[in-house]
Amino acid sequence: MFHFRFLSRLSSLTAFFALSASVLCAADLKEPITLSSANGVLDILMIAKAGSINTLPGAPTGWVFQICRRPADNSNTCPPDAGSPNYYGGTRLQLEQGDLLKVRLVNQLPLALDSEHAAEPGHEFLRLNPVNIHTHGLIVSPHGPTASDPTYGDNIFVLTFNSANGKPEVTPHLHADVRYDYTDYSIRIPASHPSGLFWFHPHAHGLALNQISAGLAGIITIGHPSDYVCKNFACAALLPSIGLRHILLKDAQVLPNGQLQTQEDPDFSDPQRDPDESPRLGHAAGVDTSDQGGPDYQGGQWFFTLNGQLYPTLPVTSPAGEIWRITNTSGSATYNLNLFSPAQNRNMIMQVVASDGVSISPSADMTLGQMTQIGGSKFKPEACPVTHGFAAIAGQASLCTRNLLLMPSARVEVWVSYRNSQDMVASAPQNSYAVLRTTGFQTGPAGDSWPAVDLARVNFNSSLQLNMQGLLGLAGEANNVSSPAVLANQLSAANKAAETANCKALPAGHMRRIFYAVPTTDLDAFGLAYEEIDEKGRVVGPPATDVTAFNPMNDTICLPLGPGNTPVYERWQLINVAQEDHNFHIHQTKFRVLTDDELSGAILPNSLRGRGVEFDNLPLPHADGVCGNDPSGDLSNPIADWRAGLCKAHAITVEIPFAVAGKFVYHCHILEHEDGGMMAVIQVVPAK
Ligand SMILES: [Cu+2]
Repeated sequence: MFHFRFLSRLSSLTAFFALSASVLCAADLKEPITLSSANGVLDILMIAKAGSINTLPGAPTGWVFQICRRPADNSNTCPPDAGSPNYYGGTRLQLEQGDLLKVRLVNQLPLALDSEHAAEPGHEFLRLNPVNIHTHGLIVSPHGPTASDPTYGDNIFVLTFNSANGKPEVTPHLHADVRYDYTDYSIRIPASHPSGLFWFHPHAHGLALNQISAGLAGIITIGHPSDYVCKNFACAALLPSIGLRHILLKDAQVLPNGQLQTQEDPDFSDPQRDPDESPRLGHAAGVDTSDQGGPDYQGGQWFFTLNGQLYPTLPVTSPAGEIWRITNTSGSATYNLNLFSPAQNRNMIMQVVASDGVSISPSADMTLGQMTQIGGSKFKPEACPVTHGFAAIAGQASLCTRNLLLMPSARVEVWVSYRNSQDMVASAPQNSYAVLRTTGFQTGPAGDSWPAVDLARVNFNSSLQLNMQGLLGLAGEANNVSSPAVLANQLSAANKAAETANCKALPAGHMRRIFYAVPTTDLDAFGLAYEEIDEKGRVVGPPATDVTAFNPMNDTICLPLGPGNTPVYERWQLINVAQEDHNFHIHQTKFRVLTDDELSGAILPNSLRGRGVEFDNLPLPHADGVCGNDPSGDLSNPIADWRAGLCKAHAITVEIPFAVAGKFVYHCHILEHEDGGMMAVIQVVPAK
């Protein structure tokens, strides 16, 4: 590819824009198709079907959600398209607090021909390509249908088959409500739900990687950035001058024959660009992997797009910079994002505004060390540089970073503005630009190498200088998410109606411990294990012996809500004993990472609750040393090895508030691992 060097030699922006229309790689980034609620309701038809990805060379066929408002005649067909809408780029559903999201999901997908798990005994039904939806990050009810209401909530235990593909054989692995052609969902957003960025995608176990890699993903936004930006600070006057972008990161592997590969292979391209290779502007070349027993991908391309667009241009023209709302909608790929300034030869600093759909609220008395711990490895915090002459915002620290680690499903909102070589917000010199890139990421000795690719060109063209401190004041919502009593109250009807079961609350001071590893008996699978520990770290009840792959019939964890269906806080210790990183995700709630100071009692327990950040997915770094099955062929039990001290795991303890009753799951959001079994069922039941 020659575009990058050619364009960078151009001296005038006018010339650049005149050319850009004819150059595929240099089109301006477009916002996703957006559908907004009206009068408290968004009622849509969501058709999962094959569709051409017309933004990529050769227009390969992917699977897309065609979304339209529900037709008045109640049919399952959207009106004919005007033009050629970019469904692959992903649709944004804009909702307000208190809204009802009504979805009729229609399955018109073709057969899933390259699904790896469809070849396993009992899983043949996966070839029929059944689909469902999950609203990732929303704190909503996962209800099932009742006699008076036939709709589903954010419930993954239902699969909709396309009857044109045939009927499934019923096996124990098909533990979901089986429906044909369409399913109705109704999802009520609580009135006090945080404002921010969420997303939706299918959650059919065994097919999640295929369906999401093929393009089935979109985003949900609730409320508006003005709900949390500049609320408590003099920058309110700047709000109208701040630009807003929604960016869906999607990747697609196109084989040498022009077909999309939905069973993604992390070895498709080399991790880093070869010195002889042309610059990787939105794509990396396929390589021959036959020396490792894999296919020959030479002549194929791995595309990394923004809203389906290949290496677009992001013109930053708003006088007060832009807020970028970024979602990693990939099946398994991790992005390690930087905003690289060639003129300054370094990564520009950005202010972190929100993470995983919740605006952040770091308190001024939180130390940088504590901020580093609560952020997991998602970002390496730095204090934001404040323009000389301005004081810090009273009571509030700010969080800036030069690096964003986005494992699959992660969202982040950052404020991007031109910065001079002292990191200060400044008027951009003519022709200033930066490159949004992922530098590549290796998920451990037994993990994957996600490639380094330049994703977009960012042209800074803000000529207006506004008198600002150099940071945005934030009214963080992390506080109300970590005290979800109001949310629980708004969900009271759904919570009361949830299934009941006889289960006991976790005793005070106890923790649940979850192990992540490869099962001793099946090196191709992935699994989780569970045990309870007391305040001294001693195992209570049956100890975990080996990790097991997902069993939908088994509620691994069951807990009741508190008296009057009030929220319950639990501490979970997450222990990754594998030699590769995983990404913990739990449905229907958020969580926060506990600092060493809270765990050791050096500060009052929960004194940091309501401050900092709240997540719905979290990188779990791999263990150092070898526990369990060594890739060199030494078979052993990962948990026994860990107890014997054969490896050092980096345990992370999180506090999870449970305010929503129902049956849902926690799992690794690397979908190769989720499909491989790294998932378990949790049931939260109403109080007795
Ligand atoms: Cu994983």
